[in-house]
Amino acid sequence: MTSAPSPAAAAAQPGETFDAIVVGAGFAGLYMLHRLRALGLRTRVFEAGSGPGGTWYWNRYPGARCDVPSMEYSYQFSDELQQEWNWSERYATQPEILRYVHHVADRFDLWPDIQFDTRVTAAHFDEARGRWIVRLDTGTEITARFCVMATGCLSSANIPDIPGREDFRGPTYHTGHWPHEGVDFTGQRVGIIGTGSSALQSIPLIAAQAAHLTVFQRTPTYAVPARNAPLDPADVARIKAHYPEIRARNWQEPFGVDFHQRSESAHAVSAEEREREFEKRWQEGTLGFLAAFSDLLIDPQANDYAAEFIRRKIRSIVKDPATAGKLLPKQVVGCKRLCLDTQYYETFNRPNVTLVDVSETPIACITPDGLKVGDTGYTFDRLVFATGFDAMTGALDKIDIRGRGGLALKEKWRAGPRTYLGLATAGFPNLFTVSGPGSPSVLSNMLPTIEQHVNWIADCIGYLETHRQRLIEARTEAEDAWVDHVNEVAGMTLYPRCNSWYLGANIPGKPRIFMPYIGVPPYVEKCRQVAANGYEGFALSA
Ligand code: N01
Repeated sequence: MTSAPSPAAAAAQPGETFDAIVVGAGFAGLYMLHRLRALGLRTRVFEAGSGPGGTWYWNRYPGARCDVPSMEYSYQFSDELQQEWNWSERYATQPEILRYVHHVADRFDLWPDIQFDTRVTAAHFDEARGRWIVRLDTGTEITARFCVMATGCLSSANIPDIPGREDFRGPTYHTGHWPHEGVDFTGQRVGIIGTGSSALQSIPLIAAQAAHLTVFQRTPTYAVPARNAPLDPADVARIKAHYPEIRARNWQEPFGVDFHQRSESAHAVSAEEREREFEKRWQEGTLGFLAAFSDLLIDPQANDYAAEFIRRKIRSIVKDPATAGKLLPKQVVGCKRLCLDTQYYETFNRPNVTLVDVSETPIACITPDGLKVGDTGYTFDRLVFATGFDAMTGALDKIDIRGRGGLALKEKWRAGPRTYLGLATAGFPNLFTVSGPGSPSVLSNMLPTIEQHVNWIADCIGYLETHRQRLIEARTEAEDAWVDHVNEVAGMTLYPRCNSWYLGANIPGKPRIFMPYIGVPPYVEKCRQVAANGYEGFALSA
C-alpha cells in the first residue's frame, strides 16, 4: 500500500541554489531524482507538463501503447516495485503506463521535489563559480552544480511547415500533444498525415469511430501484428520468480530485450526454413521479427527476404489490389522503426477509409476545409498530424544551453550532435544527458537503458563527491573517437539507408547523422570500463 501522494514542489525562488537540477519528469527524470536524493543532493526536477510521465504523459492518442512487453518495459532498480506491480496486458496501454508512473512517484515520494508546469528555457555555465545558471519560463533564475537533461528522445513534436496550416477551420491535433479529455470522432470526416508508429496505432481506432478517414501516406510502413492479449497470471508468476536472470539475460541482447536472436545468416538456411522462421515470428507478434536471422539489418539480400515476406502478407490482407500496392514499403525493413500493429492493414478494407499516396506528389497546401495534393482537394472536419518528432536533439535545441566561453550547444552541434557516450559533451562541464545522441536509447528497450544511464550518472556524481572533485567534463579527443565509432558501427549496417528520424532526415535542414549507437552490450561494457578506469576520457578538476 502506498500512502496518499505528497504535494508537488512549490515554485523555486529567484536565486535559489540546488546541488542538481533535472529537466523532465519522465522515466529518466523520476529515477534520476530518486538516485540523486539518495546521494544527499538537494535536487529539483522541472517538468513542462502538469504531471509526470514524459512520453506517456503527452502521447494520449487512441491506441497508444508500448511495443516492448510490459514485463520488460518497467524499472528494475527495486525488486519490491517489480514484484508488487501487476501489468494487465502483454503490451501495456498508455493509461496503464501512466498509472505505473504515478505509482512510482507515490511509492518513492518523488512529488515534493518536482515542479510541474515549468519549462527550463536556458542553462548557462558560469565558469567563475563552476555552476549552472538555470532560467525558467516563470522568469526565475536559479543555480545548480549539476544539470541533468532528462528531456526525452521523442518529445519535440514535428508539425511540417505545409502552406496554409493556419487556415484549416476545424480542430487539429498532433499525436504527441493529444487532448487529455480525448477526442470523439463520431460522425466526423477525419484526415491524418503520416503512417509511422503513432499513426499505425491510432488509424484503426479513429477509422472505427469516424464517418470517414483519409490517410495521407508519404512512406509506407512495415508492421508485424502485435497479438496483444491479457497477461496469463502463470506467465507473470514465472517471470516474477526469475526476474534477476531474465533482466541479466536481456543485458546481453543487442537491443536489451529478449528477441530470441538467431545466430545464423538468412543465407545459411533453405527458403522453406526462412519462411517457417518468419511465419513463426509473425504469429508470435514481436519486434523480434528482425532477429530471425543474424544479418537482416546488415545484408541487403537477407533484408529483402524479410521485406518481401511482409509485403506478401500485406497483399494477402488488403483486398483491393490498388490499395495494397500503395501500402507496400520499398525501403529496407528496419531502417525506419518496425511497427507492431493491431488491425492496421485490415483497416484499409473498410469502406470508410481512403489511402492517398503523397510520395510522388506531396501535400501542396492545407485549405480551410481539408488539403490539396497537387490539384486534387480532400475535405474533412478534423486533421491529425501523426508527423513525428524532431528526435534526440529537438528538446535540447529548445533550451538555450551554453557551456564554456558562452558556446551554445546548438552551435556546437550545428553539423550534428557530438557526445561522449551520449552522456556528456566537451565544453559543458557537469551537464549530463540521459539517452543522449550517441547512446543506444531509441535502439534499445528504453526503460532499462534509461536506468543504466541514470545509474552511471549518479555513480559518477557520487565518485566526484567522495574524491572531492568539483567538475567533470568530456575530453574532446574521447568525444571525437566516440562519434567516429558510432558512425562506423552504423555504417556497417543498413540503418542509414533510408530517410529516417534516426538520421534527422525528417526535419528539413537538420544535419544528416546517425544519432543512436547500435548495440547495448558493448555500450554498457564501455560505460563500465570508463567508470572503472577513473572516468577515462573525462577531465576531472577540484
Ligand atoms: O513518427 P514517425 P511517430 N507530408 O516519424 C510522415 C516511437 N513510438 O510519432 O516517413 C507527409 O515515425 C512521415 O512520412 P516519412 C517510435 O520510436 C513508439 O509515428 O517521413 N507525411 C511518417 O509517416 C517511433 O518511430 C510507439 O515519409 C509526412 C510520419 O509522418 C517514433 O516514436 C508508438 C510529412 C511520422 O512518423 C516516432 O513515431 C508511437 C509531410 N510533410 C511512437 N511529414 C510504440 O511504442 C511527416 N510525415 C508502439
